[in-house]
Amino acid sequence: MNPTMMKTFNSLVFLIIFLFPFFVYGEEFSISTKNNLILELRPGQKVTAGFMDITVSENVNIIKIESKLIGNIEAHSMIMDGEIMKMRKIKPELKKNIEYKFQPGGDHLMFYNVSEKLKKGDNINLLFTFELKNQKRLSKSIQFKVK
Ligand SMILES: [Cu+2]
Repeated sequence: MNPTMMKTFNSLVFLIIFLFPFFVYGEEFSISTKNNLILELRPGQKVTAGFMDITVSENVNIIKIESKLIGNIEAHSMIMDGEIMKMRKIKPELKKNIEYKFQPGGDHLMFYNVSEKLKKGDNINLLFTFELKNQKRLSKSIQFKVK
């Protein structure tokens, strides 16, 4: 390589190394939510449910939900098997620009080992981890109200 080519080559390497991360994080992933709520703990209970309407700008799966005040958070589906209500752990598949509802009687959020510090009227942030179709993961904090 002659010096001019070398210079060009170095510039290219520089561009690729420094611009690539922006390209990766530049993915336009946005979330909008409403009706985010967690049901207040009943006396003596440690388990409760929560609901939310969520719309995302990419096809993603919710693979993890975390909070310091809650031991374990799962997404569940619910179906009636005759008289019996059955819940199953799911990794919700959210479709681009289509509202996904966590709602009573359907898919919902389930909270185990909930801290008694969590009182009616409190706001709490849950950290959601999403997996995009290209396997990339993104975490976003979403606020819920205890009702
Ligand atoms: Cu459940």
